[in-house]
Amino acid sequence: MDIKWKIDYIAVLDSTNEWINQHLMDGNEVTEGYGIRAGFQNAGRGQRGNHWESEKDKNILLSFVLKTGLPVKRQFLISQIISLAIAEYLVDHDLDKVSIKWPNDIYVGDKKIAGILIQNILKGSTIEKTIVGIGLNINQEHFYSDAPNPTSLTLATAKKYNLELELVNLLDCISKNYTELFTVRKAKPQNMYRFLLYRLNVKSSFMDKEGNLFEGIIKGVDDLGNLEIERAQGIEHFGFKEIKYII
Ligand code: BT5
Repeated sequence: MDIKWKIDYIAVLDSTNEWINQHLMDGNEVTEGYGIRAGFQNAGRGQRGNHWESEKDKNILLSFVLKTGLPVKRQFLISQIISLAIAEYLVDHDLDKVSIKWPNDIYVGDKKIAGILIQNILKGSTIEKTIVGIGLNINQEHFYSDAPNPTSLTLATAKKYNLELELVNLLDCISKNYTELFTVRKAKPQNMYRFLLYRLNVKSSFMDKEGNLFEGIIKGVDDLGNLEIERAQGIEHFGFKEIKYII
């Protein structure tokens, strides 16, 4: 399934995800692969009202539309595919220690280089459209927000990058990984995602939603996208808002 990309550039806007959301709400029809790249966002968004920092014209700030037609209960597959594509893009740039911090942050060592914001538009029990937002730090060298552990491609490699070229490279990785969703080898992305999980098989500290601290070992992710953590009492499954890492 090749994606026919049509990515427009807008120098300044509030948020690329919001821009596309509004474009759709205004009744515009878009094809799969339609997207917006911004030079600067006045109100770049993370999950649950978090802010996304990005210096003007330094990084990839991108949102685009996918039309997977997947059942809602398989929605985590989209996060998986996009996470894998970004990880592959970074490995292609000779970075080692690339991992995916569940559910969808991309890390280099213990630092965050990219975040993903996914918004699904549903029709019954099917995902009709998905707005995929990606913030990928490329040329930024200094971070000024309260982001605890940001890094960028340039900080990791001491090189500067052409953003247009990097966008093409990233979109290639996304197309390639996206095809996996529609092939018979459906287990591959799931296995790759598990293999790349940050702190897989390493004893780590977590906080549950009641604020209790505990230790456990990440073992993988189930079909619904819950994190599997081994504790003394066995494997427990945690949903997106049910757990925090203590790094
Ligand atoms: C994410 O949220 O990581 C998803 C970020 C998605 C941003 C893209 S940019 C294009 C598109 N349009 C948008 O408006 N958004 C998407 P979350 O897991 O909630 O992480 C947000 C947290 O990461 C913040 O609260 C900071 O602690 C940290 N952070 C902010 N900016 C960062 C940066 N540039 N690099 C690393 N960490 C950052």
